Amino acid sequence: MSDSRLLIDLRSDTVTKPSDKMRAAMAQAEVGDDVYGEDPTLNRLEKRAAEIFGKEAAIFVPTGTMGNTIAVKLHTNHGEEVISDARSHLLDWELSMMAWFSGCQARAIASPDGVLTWKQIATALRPKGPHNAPTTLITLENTHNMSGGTVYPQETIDEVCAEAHTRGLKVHVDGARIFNAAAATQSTVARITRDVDSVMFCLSKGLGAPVGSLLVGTQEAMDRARLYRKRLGGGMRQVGVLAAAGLIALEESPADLPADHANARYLAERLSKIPLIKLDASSVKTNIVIFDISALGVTTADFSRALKEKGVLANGINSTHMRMLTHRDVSRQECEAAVDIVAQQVLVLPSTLNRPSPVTV
Ligand code: TLP
Repeated sequence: MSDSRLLIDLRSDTVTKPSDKMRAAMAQAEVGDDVYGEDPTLNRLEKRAAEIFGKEAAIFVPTGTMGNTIAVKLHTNHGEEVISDARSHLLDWELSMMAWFSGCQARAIASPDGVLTWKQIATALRPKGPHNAPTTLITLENTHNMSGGTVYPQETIDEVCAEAHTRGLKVHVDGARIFNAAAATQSTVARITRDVDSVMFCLSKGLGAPVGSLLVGTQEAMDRARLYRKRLGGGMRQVGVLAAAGLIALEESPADLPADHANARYLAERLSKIPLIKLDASSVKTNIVIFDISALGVTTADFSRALKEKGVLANGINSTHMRMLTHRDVSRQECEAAVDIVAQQVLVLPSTLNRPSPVTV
């Protein structure tokens, strides 16, 4: 197939392209040098983000990874422990930044749905003592990417914050997809993160901006965050061109997320009916669908290649599980076409890949 063919891209919600409205706003953005704090469009974006989250301040960062990295640094000292769930983005996908930049050790807690309860956290706390690296920070990921976009119950977050704060511990939320969590629970991002010390959220995922994330918290913490951002090479200049698209994403895109969730649920329901694919469709609450293809007798890398040949892009998260994300650049019709292609591939897969049929082995 030629490169110009129409691909249905379900690899991530990071793949969206800026809308015409975003491109126009970027072209016309009023800008200044943000290292001097003089970019009016960026200043507006940071102010709006803080307002929407009900926190004192926010800072724009180029990536979610940088936002999480700075958050860990803000709340810890070298040689301390950070509690995270074992499959969190912070632990598995951010090149050990917790260790590299903050000198902290991760205490990973396994959790099937990515949701950490206070009961689980309490058993992993490390008190100050001659042998322990003390725990100082808890990170929660909402929605939880590698568990299929699962959403924290509000009472779980509230309890974790209350218990953590009575012990002098901080709570950071990796809210790359916190607006998806709000849409799924018909809540607001301000309520969800009311008691947390900081939250990072991405404009560049479901909200559809081309670049950028924000870290939100107290004024004092965000003032320090500015210095860490500069150290990491994130002191940007006329960044208002990005902030202009970000403002549209922040103000307008959250209302569209329920459509992505409905598409994900549609994908999940149809995928779960395909023989040998394992998936509990009722667990899909947001825009991420993860399904087990181990019974097909092929690896996810083989399966991805086969789907790509037919025009569908989707990756494995390991050798047995595929991940598909819905987003604003994929329609219901494209979701229908994608599942049809998956179903056809499952039927022909053993022959196309020259392997015995998984049904007969
Ligand atoms: N997630 C990406 C990949 O890195 C896996 C994706 O395609 O889902 N927190 C969470 C929960 C994320 O899912 C991601 C990106 C990040 C942080 C980091 O954001 P970026 O990519 O902007 O550094």
